Amino acid sequence: MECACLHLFFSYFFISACRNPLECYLLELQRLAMKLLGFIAEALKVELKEIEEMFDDGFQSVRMTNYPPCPQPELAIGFRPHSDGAGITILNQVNGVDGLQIKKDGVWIPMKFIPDALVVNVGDILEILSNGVYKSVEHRVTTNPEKERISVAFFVCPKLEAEVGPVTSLISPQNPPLFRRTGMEKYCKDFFSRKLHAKSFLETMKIESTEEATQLHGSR
Ligand SMILES: O=C(O)CCC(=O)C(=O)O
Repeated sequence: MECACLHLFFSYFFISACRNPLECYLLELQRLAMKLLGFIAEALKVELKEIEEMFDDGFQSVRMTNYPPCPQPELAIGFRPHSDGAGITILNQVNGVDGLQIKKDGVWIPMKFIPDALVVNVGDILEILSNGVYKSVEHRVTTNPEKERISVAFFVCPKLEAEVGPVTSLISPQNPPLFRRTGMEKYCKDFFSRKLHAKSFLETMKIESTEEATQLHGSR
């Protein structure tokens, strides 16, 4: 009896939390994102709370893209080259049609679709907070002459009240900050006021000189 009550109790919460499949899917992605960020904190040897504080109750967005078949794929691009402004992006290539390419050492490399797998892209904020240890990935999408392509990208970002900048414990006189600090709200405004183009926004966040780095490091 007790067990049935508990079951009903949890079912109620499960059902109300999963009012529709999209909401349920996004909740699961959010959980996955926090797990991935935990592994990233471990790899960076920084305290989990330094990352969690930024991303807990974070700002998230979803972009669903439909790429119709294109009779002349050599003349059109599906999605122009860019890096994501997010911390990480979890990408679902919903109908399994290839097209995603990443740039490595100046060369575009096609990403083979792997069934039942999600793609995780490193975004600009992860490059900033890791002080350049993780590099955000420049990517683009090509068009397909016969098949339509559908993707759902889930962008995981810090909360709007957070500061975006290299994690403090990673910075030292031997490892000066490579990027400026800014509020997440301003970061978003600046990011969205520019045209998506390669990694051009991240360039604007870079510290230009050792003097500037020393000044910023000294002022903390
Ligand atoms: O459609 C894709 O595979 C990638 C989409 C993308 O890069 C984006 O939404 O920023």
